[in-house]
Amino acid sequence: MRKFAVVVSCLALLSGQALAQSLPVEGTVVKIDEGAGKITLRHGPIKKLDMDQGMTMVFRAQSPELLKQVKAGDKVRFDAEKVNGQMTVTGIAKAK
Ligand SMILES: [Cu+2]
Repeated sequence: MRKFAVVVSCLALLSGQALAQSLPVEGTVVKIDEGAGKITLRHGPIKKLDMDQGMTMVFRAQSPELLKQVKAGDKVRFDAEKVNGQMTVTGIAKAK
């Protein structure tokens, strides 16, 4: 039983790292507004969104769950897309 628990927690750790690595943009959470479904991130360049330089900006969260995974001050990795004309965070994880 104990061995099983160790294996499960290793798997959880590995999949968490794999997720973080699949998220292309580095950033820091500045502010989270759960009521509005928005997150302010200071981020590095995002070529696909024509942001050649880092900046601090507000993104819409694709789902409310995304905002529960991180908090202000966290270093994170995330991905973003333009959805209906709005910059939208599609995935986010705390960086290790
Ligand atoms: Cu930006």
